[in-house]
Amino acid sequence: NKRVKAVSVFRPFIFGSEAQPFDPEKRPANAPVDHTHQWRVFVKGINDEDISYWLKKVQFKLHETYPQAVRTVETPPFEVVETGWGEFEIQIKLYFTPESGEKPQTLWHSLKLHPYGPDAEGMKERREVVISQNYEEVIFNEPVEPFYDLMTGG
Ligand code: SLL
Repeated sequence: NKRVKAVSVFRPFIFGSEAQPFDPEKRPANAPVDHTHQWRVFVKGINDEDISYWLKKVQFKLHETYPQAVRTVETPPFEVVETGWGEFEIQIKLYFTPESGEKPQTLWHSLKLHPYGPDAEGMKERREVVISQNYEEVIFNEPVEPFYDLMTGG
């Protein structure tokens, strides 16, 4: 496939996590006894825009303490919902739509369970959701023609 010269196509997205301590009155029944939080890690479009026309699948690699630590998500929402007790680095591998001919790209996200800063104690008591997310852009330099057409609606 021919490349479109001197052109870069970029797409913005959000990746990150949301976490919350269990409600002590009703812990999830199937959660191991040492787990304290529920959380999710995700990759999504800005304002929840559908990004599945360029993002084919996402592979999340959790801490090795998790059974089946590698989780592959092939359809939106690109997310993993879990419970746990500890914070760790999550490897996020983005696979692009096959027309792109692009190699996967890897990102890292630090799962945050615990609030920090002046309000941290109050947040814990109120069991507020701890959000840690980042804006990112993927850039495709000189994309192949079919992918360029897909991206630009041509
Ligand atoms: C820590 N370095 O010591 C980190 C490790 C591991 C987190 C955190 C439970 C996994 C499971 C879980 O939360 N692991 O029980 O399946 O803080």
